Amino acid sequence: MIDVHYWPTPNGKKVTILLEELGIPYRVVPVHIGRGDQFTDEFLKISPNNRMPAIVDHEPPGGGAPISVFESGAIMLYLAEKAGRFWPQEPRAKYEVVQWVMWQMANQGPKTGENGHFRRLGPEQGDQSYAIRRFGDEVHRLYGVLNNRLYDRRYLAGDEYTIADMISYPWTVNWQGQGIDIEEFKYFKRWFEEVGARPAVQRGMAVAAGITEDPASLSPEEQARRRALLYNQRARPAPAA
Ligand SMILES: N[C@@H](CCC(=O)N[C@@H](CS)C(=O)NCC(=O)O)C(=O)O
Repeated sequence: MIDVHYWPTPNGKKVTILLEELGIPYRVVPVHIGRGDQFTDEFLKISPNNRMPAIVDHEPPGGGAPISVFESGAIMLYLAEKAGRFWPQEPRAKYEVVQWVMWQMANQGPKTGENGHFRRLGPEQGDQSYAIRRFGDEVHRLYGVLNNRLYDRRYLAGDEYTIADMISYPWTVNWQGQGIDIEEFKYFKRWFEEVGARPAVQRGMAVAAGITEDPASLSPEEQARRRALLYNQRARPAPAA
């Protein structure tokens, strides 16, 4: 059995999409990031960066003690390698996939995340126009990278649907909220519609969708506490020697 430490965000959904595509059993362990579950000592043992997703595989390849993996890119590689699916191993094809997994982790995820963050801030947070332009332009550039890549290929790593597609898809779903006009990127749009129509992708995207709260249902004090918890994190002290 695989435990998926999860909250329904784009990074979490990458993993549930792959697990649904693989059809292997898994158990969702909610990490309520608004409440601060990501800071518990127990969670930090498997995810020292205090971020979800993370997995614990209780039946790792070769047996022995459970293996835990944090960082969604590492989780995708681990699960695809274990299952022997969605990651071709011929060296050229293998590194096509690795490059796009790294691209997603280093570019698309972080920049799209920052764009969303600055676009969501209210006027009480001050003038965000520089940040919105900086990250908005970068996200536009990244949709262009996808579009150009998909101009002459069906999938990101070539003819085959792989973890490179699964890891990139969830971050494209909110294109409207990111200030993107999908009609500008027709090769991307073709891929987006094809990937989004896959039943396993739809199931993976829907996992635990009902567990989030409507922020409007929280008191102003609780909303302020959660904002501080998520947006003002600083280093945790190392344990005493
Ligand atoms: N690079 C990490 C990013 C994970 C990440 O940012 N997770 C967010 C939710 S999407 C999180 O756990 N946030 C908790 C926090 O900010 O305290 C990955 O891809 O796994």
